[in-house]
Amino acid sequence: MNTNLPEARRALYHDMQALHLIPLWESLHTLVPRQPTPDYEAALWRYQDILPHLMRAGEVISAEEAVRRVLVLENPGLQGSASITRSLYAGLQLILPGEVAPAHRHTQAALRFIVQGKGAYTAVNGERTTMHPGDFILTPSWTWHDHGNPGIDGVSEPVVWLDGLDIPMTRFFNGGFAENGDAASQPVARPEGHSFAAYGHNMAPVHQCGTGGSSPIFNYPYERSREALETLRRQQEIDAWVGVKLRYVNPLTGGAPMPTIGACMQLLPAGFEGLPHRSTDGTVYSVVEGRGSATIGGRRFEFAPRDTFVVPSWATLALDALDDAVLFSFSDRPVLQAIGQLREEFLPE
Ligand code: GTQ
Repeated sequence: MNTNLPEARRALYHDMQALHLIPLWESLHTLVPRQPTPDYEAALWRYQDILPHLMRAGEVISAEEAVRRVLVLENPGLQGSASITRSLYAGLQLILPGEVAPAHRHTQAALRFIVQGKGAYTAVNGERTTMHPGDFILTPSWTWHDHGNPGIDGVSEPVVWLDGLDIPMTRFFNGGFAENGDAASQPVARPEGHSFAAYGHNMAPVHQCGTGGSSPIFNYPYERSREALETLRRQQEIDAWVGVKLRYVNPLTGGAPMPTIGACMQLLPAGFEGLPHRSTDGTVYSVVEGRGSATIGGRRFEFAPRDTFVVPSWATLALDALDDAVLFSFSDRPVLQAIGQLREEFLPE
């Protein structure tokens, strides 16, 4: 062995550089950490801080010109990435009365979680669905989709929703394709409510044999999820970590609604003081009802309705509720499950 080791190592590293070779032993412990070490942070976006900027965006650009008028919630630890976690994107989209966000499709899968207002719709593969606050809407990979706000029942108001997409994951795999539609709004092929009637009642068309990758239900109405949580909170013990929590399912498989994104809705009764838990799926939360706090890796964030917060992979989360609180959440859980990397821990204190 060489007697002047540090010098000999430096010389070796230097001489290898031109061949694009690097020594593993200098970075092994960071490449293969003992536990997840996310390079992004816990963060909370207060809706009351965002809304004025979103409305200003409504003055400086039309939905049609912007294609999608969205303020991206970029993780403070991932500047320049337009990502909220390493694998997921989130943004708040505004559509004003009379506007149309033109039809397109892309391999990136999207969800919409309706935050405020009524009178807008999303059309997915020829079927429109009217958006109501708290509704969970899917636009699976490669489905045509456009949004519009014609108003409803004489109501004409701005509509805002949270977009969740697997944009960073798609970028990682270099699997992204996109196309624009021929017309701003895609032709209506089926009446509203068709998919929900066919798949939304624990039944499916008798000749439906395939399961597909994504749920055939593309609007999970808040009315139904809220009612389920309310019934369960009266009938069952409240889980000490998550309150009453349900996951959205693809009714044909029992699995996640889309291959890359899973979603849940939970109710925390007023006065709830949740125990800490953690999991390897970095998760985005949208507050539907109630005020409370999320303590994430020891940092406390107070939340109010319509706020969004993000919990990094393997950071502990403890939830407290002042009022009855309802939280929607989404993450890359189905992917971690598929590759055997989902871990969860429910801690005693
Ligand atoms: O509505 O299709 O926030 O394509 C980002 C990309 C929304 C959408 C986003 C998109 C969309």
